[in-house]
Amino acid sequence: MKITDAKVFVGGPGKNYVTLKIFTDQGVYGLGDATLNNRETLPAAYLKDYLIPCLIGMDPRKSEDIWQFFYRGAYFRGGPVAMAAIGAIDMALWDIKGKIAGLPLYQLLGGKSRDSALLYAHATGHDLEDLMDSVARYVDEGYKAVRVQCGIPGMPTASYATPDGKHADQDYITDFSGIIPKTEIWDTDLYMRFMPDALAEVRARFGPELHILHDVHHRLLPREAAEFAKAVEPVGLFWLEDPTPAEDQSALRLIRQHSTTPIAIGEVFHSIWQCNKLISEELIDFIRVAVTYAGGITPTRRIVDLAGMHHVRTGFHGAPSHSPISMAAQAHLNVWVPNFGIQEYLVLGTDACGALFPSEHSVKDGFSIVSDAPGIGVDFDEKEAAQYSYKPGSHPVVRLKDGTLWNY
Ligand code: GCO
Ligand code: MG
Repeated sequence: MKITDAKVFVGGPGKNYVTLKIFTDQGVYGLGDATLNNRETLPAAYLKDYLIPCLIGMDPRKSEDIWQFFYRGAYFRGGPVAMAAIGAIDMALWDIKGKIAGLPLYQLLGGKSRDSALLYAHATGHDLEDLMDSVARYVDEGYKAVRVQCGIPGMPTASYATPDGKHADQDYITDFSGIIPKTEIWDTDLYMRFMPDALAEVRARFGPELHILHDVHHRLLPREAAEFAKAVEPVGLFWLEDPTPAEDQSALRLIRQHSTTPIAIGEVFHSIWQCNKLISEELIDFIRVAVTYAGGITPTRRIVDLAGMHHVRTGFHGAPSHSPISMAAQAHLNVWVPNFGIQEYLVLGTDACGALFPSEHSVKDGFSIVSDAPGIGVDFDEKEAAQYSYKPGSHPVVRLKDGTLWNY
């Protein structure tokens, strides 16, 4: 069996999805997602210029060797661009493997450990009342877990995930007016004074059973993060995400020494080596990698097995920038992985993507139900795709009140 061709498409409804389609000499094709939010043309170029020319003629069944070839075989290895590109190839090869075997991906991984996988939705509000409405909306839809983000009174611009006039199911991350980023202003003191009480009010309003999550989005220093994690202990968070940037990973010890609030990190990681210390020293409770940037199903499986040895559960990244292909690959992993925690959910099954990426995967009462179609179980309609093209967009940048550049 041989790979005969591979094509890359960039675009989608309100998104720049990077979709890879690998063709074989036996008529079976595989699909992968290489979307790297706001840097989408780069994995597309990495695929077209460097990987696809080598891929033609390879045996698609040798997914392990192909992964090693592209990862280990590059002298300058790794990085989010290369790993998203390799990740798309790996997904497509597992998709082909499943189609040849006539089995859904979860069966190739080891079969179902659970019938369906717990999801969390994104609730946001400009203020607390607005936030309560947003949470109530998801609770009414049957969600058992909700990530809670709120505008901070007195903060000069809307803070992370609380844009003007938008709600969580819209793409609040990317500004498609161009490449030059807008600026948000961050004030740690205001956040530290407001957010623990706001989270406590959400708990008081919705009772003990709702799983409440919160994303700090790398905004705190380690000492502040420790203080925050301690302050929110009475809320009983499901997790506190990215309390501080995970570049200086030893800093995470400070949070552990002061609090038992569960910590989730890893959405920007693109290698098992970035996960290794946090997992093996048991400094986190949830690993947040995405199957795209982590380099596909092959390395993600190794990361989750490492995590399983250290009581760390999964909570794969699922921001709206992931296409239904990688979300579906994660849905398969989620029903298999023994140390599953939760899945972030904003895309899978929504109408906007349905025509471009037809699939039978579904969501019911806040759980994802994986389809039994062979492979990843998502198709790609090339005719639909013809109407979309790349649109330049950017993340905001963050500055402190005095102008100092801060962590987005
Ligand atoms: C999350 C993330 C996202 C990121 C986005 C950046 O937890 O979902 O923090 O909201 O901001 O993926 O591209
Ligand atoms: Mg996050």
